[in-house]
Amino acid sequence: MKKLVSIFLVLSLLLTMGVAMAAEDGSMPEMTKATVMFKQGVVRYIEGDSLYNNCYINGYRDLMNIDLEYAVLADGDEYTQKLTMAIASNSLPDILYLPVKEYTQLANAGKLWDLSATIDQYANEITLKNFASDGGVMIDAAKIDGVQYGIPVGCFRNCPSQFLWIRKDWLDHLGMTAPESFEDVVEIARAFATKDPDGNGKNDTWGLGLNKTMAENSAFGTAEGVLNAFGGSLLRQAWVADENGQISYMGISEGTRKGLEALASMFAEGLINTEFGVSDSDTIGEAVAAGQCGLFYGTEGVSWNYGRDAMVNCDGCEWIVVNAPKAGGGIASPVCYMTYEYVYAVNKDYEHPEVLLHLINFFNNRINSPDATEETLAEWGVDPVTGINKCAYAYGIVDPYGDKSIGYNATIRQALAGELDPSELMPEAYRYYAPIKRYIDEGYAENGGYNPDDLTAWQYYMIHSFEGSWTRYAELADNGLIIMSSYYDDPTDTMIRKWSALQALQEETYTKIIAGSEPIEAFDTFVEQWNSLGGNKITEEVNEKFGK
Ligand SMILES: [Ca+2]
Repeated sequence: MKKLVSIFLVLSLLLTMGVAMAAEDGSMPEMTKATVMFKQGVVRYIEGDSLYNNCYINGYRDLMNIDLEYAVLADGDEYTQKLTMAIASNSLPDILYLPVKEYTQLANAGKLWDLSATIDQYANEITLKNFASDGGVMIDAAKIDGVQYGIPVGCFRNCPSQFLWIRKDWLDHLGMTAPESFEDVVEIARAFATKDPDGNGKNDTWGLGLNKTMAENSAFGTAEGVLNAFGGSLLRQAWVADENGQISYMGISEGTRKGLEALASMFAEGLINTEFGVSDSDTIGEAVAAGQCGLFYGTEGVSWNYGRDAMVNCDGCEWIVVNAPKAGGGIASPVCYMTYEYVYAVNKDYEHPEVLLHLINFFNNRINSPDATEETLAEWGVDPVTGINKCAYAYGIVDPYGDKSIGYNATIRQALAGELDPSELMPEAYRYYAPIKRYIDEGYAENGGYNPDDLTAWQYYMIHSFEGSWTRYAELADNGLIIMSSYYDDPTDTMIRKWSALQALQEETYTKIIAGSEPIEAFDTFVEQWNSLGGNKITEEVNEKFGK
């Protein structure tokens, strides 16, 4: 009998090893079904691929014994509606992808697994590294009463659009240099609006390009950089603690008032596009592409779209990107915030919470692994022929919470400086490095311009070279210039009811002040109204919920 048992043990050990060898991601011992909620918008598929037949869903089945079934499949409002129905009818799928509100509600109702032990046992090295990449801020934020009911998706520090993009060829033409203070920015705006920077003999260029978005982050032409110059902010997420730990809303601060006053003065002088009150981010982007706007605050990714179009459309076009300068000189501090959009969780009634970890590991092994190669990234990520990103097929994407790009930026600069062997770069970072190196080696960094057959080299150069936007971001981070908001997207009770009215009031007031239809004193009336219409109560709630 003893002998039989040991033979059985050896056999089962061999069987286990066989499974482990076939399935490099760790897997379920037998075919296991998992119903999931999938929030998916419009996805482009490579010919022959579909939602039900692609490398990821087939890989889950063939390599991990996980049979994934989409129980809820929708996007936008429809997703939230289906989720609400599933909660009401107590028919939640096995694996859940939840907004923070519903996550909190279900955790408090005892409907979710405590995932701590499952993470300890099943999260692989890359997954754990992603969780720890921000020092543990995000994963901790998803705990409810100290219990890890879910795995958040987001970024621990989102740096909004406040980088100042300037047409360098226009500066050169006018004999000007990069600004070192906000006053210099006004000087440049004045010259761009009045001194024919493009040299075509026509009065056809703007000063500072500004859009109408006055309470949210926006990519092209935000006012945020100007407000930052005076210590203010317009972002709805900008709730900052003072030295006593008291949290207040930056949108009603003295710094914001000063920034609006500066913008009003610029507008009155004709240094801002007259139509800003009806212009959105794309309107400004189109003016950038057309060579009308050469000075604006924007996102780090300008060289990927309208800035790139401007290179093609405008002879001699060149860009520089700097951090928003402060009034009086120096670099302004941006207000950054944690984005915490959704949480993966597991229905308490499902027997295999480890399936969620297997799915997350599966993706990380392919996309975020140091062992990934050009070939494996082409197989599981961006298809080099069609440009279609197969990551959109995957379920359970949890990228590093810490900034992947800022890490890439540091290593790319080391490689460019000869301090790091380029072969040591992460495969994804190498894909940026190689074109940047080419751009420099071909002399464009020194002489300006770009190779028309290789515009992507310029595009990456403006992001990750020493002159790139992510390098500017690294400067902010390295010099301790970033102000972190205490708030992240987990609205308080009064916020849910009152915020949209307060936001509308903010947008209307700021726009009127800048356009000169109301004097700056309208800001003081706005602050009083904001407080009485719910702002006071919200401030109390934010302090209670997010205060230390
Ligand atoms: Ca002109």
